[in-house]
Amino acid sequence: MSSQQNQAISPELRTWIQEQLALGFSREQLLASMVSSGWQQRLALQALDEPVVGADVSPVPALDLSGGQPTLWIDGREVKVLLTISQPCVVVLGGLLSDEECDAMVAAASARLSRSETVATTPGGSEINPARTSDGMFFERGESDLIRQIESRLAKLLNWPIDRGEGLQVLRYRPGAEYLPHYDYFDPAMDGAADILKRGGQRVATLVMYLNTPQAGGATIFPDIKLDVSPIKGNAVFFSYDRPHPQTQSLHGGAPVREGEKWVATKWLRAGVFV
Ligand code: PD2
Ligand code: ZN
Repeated sequence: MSSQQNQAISPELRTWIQEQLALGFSREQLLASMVSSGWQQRLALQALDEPVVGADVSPVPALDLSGGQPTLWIDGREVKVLLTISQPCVVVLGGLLSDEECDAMVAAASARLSRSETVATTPGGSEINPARTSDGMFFERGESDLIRQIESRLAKLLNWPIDRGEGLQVLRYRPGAEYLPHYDYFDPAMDGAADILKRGGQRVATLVMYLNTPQAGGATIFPDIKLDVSPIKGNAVFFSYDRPHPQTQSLHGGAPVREGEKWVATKWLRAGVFV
């Protein structure tokens, strides 16, 4: 590459980056090469981190909304389609879980809660994250009749096999607790990403189910699209992201709970079989 006077990310540069990656050069090697040939580091990083249109896009779980029905019948249960957004893909559902199922999940999770952790920068580890002030636990996939029943319903709803999902996670937020905006996919550039991704590939979609209705606060927020989803017992919000990139507009968080507690169960769907 010749010295860069007029720095713009051109189609030729994109092609060059793809060719070099295909030849086995690492992102870091390409960054060093671009900087030494005159690229500003900021622009070089922007070019390297740009998603390739049409490439690295995963198939994602999706509800069958093709008929435009206001409700979906899953296992004899009528689930209401309350809101759909196609870009990014977000669906708000009513009555996905019965009150009894919500109460049973809270009861089963209660004794197993500990301060929530997120995946850490060490392979296979996790660490306390100040961005998340809730308590949580994971159910093993298929660990009880209740969990099997819910997982089977979700697989049919989302047209995604049970073995491509992580175990259900339950979170409890007390007043003031929140989950700052984040992406659920794993940043492929973070330390330890390769080990995490070996267990089932990327996360490609999330379903957050509300197990109670807090008195105030606790909406699930989507800052990029300015959407707030109210936490209502038995309801859920689904969203998918076909690449690990902010372009998916899947940034989301849990707003602070103002009054009462908030309980949710989250199902993360993976691109491959989660082991
Ligand atoms: O509890 C929520 O609303 C929430 C918000 C953001 C849950 C998650 N993320 C999650 O479990 O990933
Ligand atoms: Zn999340």
